[in-house]
Amino acid sequence: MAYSTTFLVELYRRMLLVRRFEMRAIHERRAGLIPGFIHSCVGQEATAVGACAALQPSDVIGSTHRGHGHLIAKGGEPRYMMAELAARSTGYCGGKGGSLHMTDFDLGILGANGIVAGGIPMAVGAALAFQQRGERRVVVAFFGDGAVNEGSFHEAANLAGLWKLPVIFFCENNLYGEGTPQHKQAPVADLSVRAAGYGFPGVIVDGNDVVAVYEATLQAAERARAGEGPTFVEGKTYRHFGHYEGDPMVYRTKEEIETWKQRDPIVHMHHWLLDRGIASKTDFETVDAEIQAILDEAVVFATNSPKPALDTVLEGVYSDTHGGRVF
Ligand SMILES: Cc1ncc(C[n+]2csc(CCOP(=O)(O)OP(=O)(O)O)c2C)c(N)n1
Ligand SMILES: [Mg+2]
Repeated sequence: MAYSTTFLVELYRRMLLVRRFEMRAIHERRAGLIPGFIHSCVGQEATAVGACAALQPSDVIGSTHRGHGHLIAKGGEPRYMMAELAARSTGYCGGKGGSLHMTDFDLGILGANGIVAGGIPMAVGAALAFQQRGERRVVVAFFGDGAVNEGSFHEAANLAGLWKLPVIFFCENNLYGEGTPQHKQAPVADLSVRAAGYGFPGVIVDGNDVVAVYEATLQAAERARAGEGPTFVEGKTYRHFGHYEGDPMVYRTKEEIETWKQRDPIVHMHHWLLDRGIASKTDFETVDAEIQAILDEAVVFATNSPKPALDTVLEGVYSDTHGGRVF
């Protein structure tokens, strides 16, 4: 399929924004601005960006503990994300949620989630709401390879298959659940085969190829919108860094990490765009400078924002204080 230069450069730009956001967050955490954990998605940018590029603004996503890329890919603003990471009142959750709870209903982001597979039933619930209301909206539930072994995945997949709900089960298979390699947690190498038991198709895609991810997700979204039900998309990918920032990473070899770094989705696309004359060195410099400015501004915004006031501590704990928001 032929794509416009604007579209391809935007895919690249989004992936780079995710990468630089993560690198900056890691830096700011070490510098003391950010308390708490960060699970970076460096290396996995193509799954988040490719999948969300196939969605409409009114579609929604459910995310995970490794969710910064999903948020940025769906339009999340780095300044509110950085403020949330820095526990400031201007952040996505008023500074009280941090990395694992960032949410923006206006952008169709149902939220990051600290519970492995916890976002999947919520995403399926949203898909049920769309079906019941007769809306042609689609949900992408992102989750990792580890989540596919949780009961909540299987229960949600069963109902979604039975009721032909407009949901895409997007598995970012990075080969590890914390320090456990996939072959020690599941008896099958291709997790997408599990879709067959729930009556919908499972497809495998190179999760480091953003265009391939886009195409697979678009096909799944069209199927969902047509009322034909879910698809399981398995993107094979890899995280470059540890499970969380500070992970000593004794469970992977340097050689394995190096092999995957050779398949870096951003470097790959950079060369691809350059070799075909789609983007020039100057175009890349412009993108670089623009992203640098966005992140510098985000850090200044977070640094200058106040911490949440003590008397707001109970706000958002119960749903009625949210005003019963409907996405
Ligand atoms: C229900 C539940 N069990 C265990 C954990 C601890 N935990 C956090 S992340 C993680 C690994 C998840 O692996 P995967 O789903 O492959 O996602 P990845 O970290 O590789 O992106 C585990 C076991 C948790 N947060 N929730
Ligand atoms: Mg994993």
